[in-house]
Amino acid sequence: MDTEAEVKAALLGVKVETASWAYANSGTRFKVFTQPGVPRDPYEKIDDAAVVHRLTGAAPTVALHIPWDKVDDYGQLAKHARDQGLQIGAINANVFQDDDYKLGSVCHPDPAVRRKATDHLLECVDVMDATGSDTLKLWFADGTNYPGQDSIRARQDRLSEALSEAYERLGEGQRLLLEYKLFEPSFYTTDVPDWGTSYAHCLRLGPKAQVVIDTGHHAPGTNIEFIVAFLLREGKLGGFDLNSRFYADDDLMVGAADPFQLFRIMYEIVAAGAHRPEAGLAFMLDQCHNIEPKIPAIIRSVLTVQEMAARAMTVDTSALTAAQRNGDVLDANEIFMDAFYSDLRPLLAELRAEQGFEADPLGAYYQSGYAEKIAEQRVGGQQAGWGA
Ligand code: LRH
Ligand code: MN
Ligand code: MN
Repeated sequence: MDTEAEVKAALLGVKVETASWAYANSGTRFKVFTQPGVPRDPYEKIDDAAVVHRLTGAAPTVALHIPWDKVDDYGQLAKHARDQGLQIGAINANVFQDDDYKLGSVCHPDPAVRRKATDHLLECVDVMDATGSDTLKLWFADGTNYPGQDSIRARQDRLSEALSEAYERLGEGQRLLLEYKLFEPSFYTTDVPDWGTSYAHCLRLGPKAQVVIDTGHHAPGTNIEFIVAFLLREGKLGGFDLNSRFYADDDLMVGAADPFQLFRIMYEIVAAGAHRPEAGLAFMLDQCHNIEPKIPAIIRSVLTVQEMAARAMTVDTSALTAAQRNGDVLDANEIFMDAFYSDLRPLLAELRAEQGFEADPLGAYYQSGYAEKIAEQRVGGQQAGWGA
């Protein structure tokens, strides 16, 4: 992008989806730490998401996790969101917390458990219908811990069957995103361990099925931007669960561990033109704020995504292409790094102010008194269900 105006216009199209569970209490498997003022129900999670959007202007959707966000009337919940300028984003199916799922959900050896899990996926599409969500997001904790425990092949057949049933249930304008994860909770095999497995299933399902990349779900050293470039080329990348990691699935704030990686990912997206809203890429935050205050951490994360998108948009692509064509390795790398090192926070602050949002959303949050208000009003906040 050549001019500042072009970068600003493009940035307006980059929206970040926050996750309902990130507003709730969370922890590790050793301890869940409670924080003052956390939401007591899904309605209050939406209230917090609305605050993030009001301040940043960049987080207009919120993802739900079912049944963590179970309510009697999903239409009412969606209206509560709309009344505050939000839409419901992806519906995430939780088929990992019942005792029945000890050996898996849709890949479980017992057909009755598979039926229960698949029915939950269908129920999640009902929630999509009721809330106006267009995305069903599937992650399965399925796998095995010991060689010989179950048939790797048969589990793939069972997975395929359940996915087909969920896919067939999708309505007009709805899609399914299949998330992969290398390991955890299973430690020997995982039924959807990598992008290739997810891609193969999505390809077989059809055009409404796409891969979702959770940045924390890879082996150390995996080149995620390669996966991004490949899947975009195939039209099979549906979105991201953004977070950062030092070791495994750490769910730390995006860009905290490796902002350069986020920049490299954003560069591939911008290079493919997939930052445009029409491309339909979902930039979701899948983070757990165990020791830091949640709303400010989420605001910071939204800003970080925008900052790295902005930097990626300022790569001098014509100079880069020329250097690449000439085989000028050093020049090409320097052009790339120049964009990474440029601080575009002032440009983003200006853009926000121009749009009537806060130039400094974090400062405005601290000034707003919201944290104090919820700490006083909300007693007995909810646990996300994660890390319990
Ligand atoms: C699994 C995962 C998946 C779940 C979320 C709570 O590790 O990334 O996206 O839905 O965490
Ligand atoms: Mn995830
Ligand atoms: Mn995860």
